[in-house]
This record gives sequence, structure tokens and C-alpha cells, in this order.
Amino acid sequence: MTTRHVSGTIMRPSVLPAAIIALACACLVGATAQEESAGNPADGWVQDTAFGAPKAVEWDEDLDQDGLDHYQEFLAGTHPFVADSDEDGFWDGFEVTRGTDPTSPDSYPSSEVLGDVDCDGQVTAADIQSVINAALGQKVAVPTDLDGTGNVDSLDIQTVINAALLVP
Ligand SMILES: [Ca+2]
Ligand SMILES: [Ca+2]
Ligand SMILES: [Ca+2]
Ligand SMILES: [Ca+2]
Repeated sequence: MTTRHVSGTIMRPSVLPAAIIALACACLVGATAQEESAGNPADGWVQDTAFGAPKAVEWDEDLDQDGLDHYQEFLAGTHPFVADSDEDGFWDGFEVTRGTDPTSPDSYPSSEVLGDVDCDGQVTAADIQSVINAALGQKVAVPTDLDGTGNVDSLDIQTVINAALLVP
């Protein structure tokens, strides 16, 4: 983005509005050029991959709240309005953070530790909170039905608490 400096000169009032407009235009042109240089694709991306209807695109928005904004979703090949594009139980942003493929259900984070839902190698308060949130009906980035009963309930919460307390 081109930066223009206005320095040292006291401009006459009649000149000032034109200078402000020129500076504003330069900023707008600069923003467009910056987006293009970052590889900003056509707005048709969202139109083609989502609902088929034209939609204004804000590339820094994360409408599905999966941790990736629209531009990051474009780069990752994930769905901008679906948090878990490959339906493997882990949100797109979480998979990117953990280094797995968010477009393949065969690639997902894993842990040998029961109750380690965020797969960071240990069972912590964050794991407990994720299971509680899921039990309360909130969508979370990781699978939380630890006993595979089809719903997240008090047993899942107890399991992760026990694991955090190192209770066998
Ligand atoms: Ca997103
Ligand atoms: Ca997504
Ligand atoms: Ca996923
Ligand atoms: Ca995956």
C-alpha cells in the first residue's frame, strides 16, 4: 500500500478538501492493491462453494466460528460456512492448528490419553470445559462423546475429570 505524506506545507483552505479526497482515494486504491497482492480471489469463491447466491465477502470474517477466516478457509480448501468441513468431529481451524488435513476425514488429531479431547498430550481444565460446553449444547471444536453413547452427558464429564485427577 502506497503511503503519501503531507508535510511541512500549510495549505490554503480551498486546497485542503481536494487534498483530503486525493489522500482518501489513494488509501482506497492502496487497500485494493494490497488485497490483490495477497492473492485475494474473486468474490465468486463464496458464491461457487456455498449457496450459489451472490454474497458480499469480508475476507477477515469467520462466520462459522471455526477459527479460520474466509481467506484462510479459501487457502485451506475448507467450507466458509461449515465449521467441520470433512465431518471428522474436529473443526477446520483446530485441524489446521494441530497440523492435520481439514478436508480429509481420514486425517485428524489423536491422543493416546483418555479424556485428552484437544489432543495436546494431557488432560487439563480446557478438556473438562470442552466436554461441559458440549453437554450444555454448545458446539465445540473437538469430539466430546467420550463413551460413544451418541450424546455428551455427565458420564463424559466425569470421565475427563477423573482423567485430569489421574483417577483410573
Ligand atoms: Ca471460518
Ligand atoms: Ca469452515
Ligand atoms: Ca474436521
Ligand atoms: Ca480431517
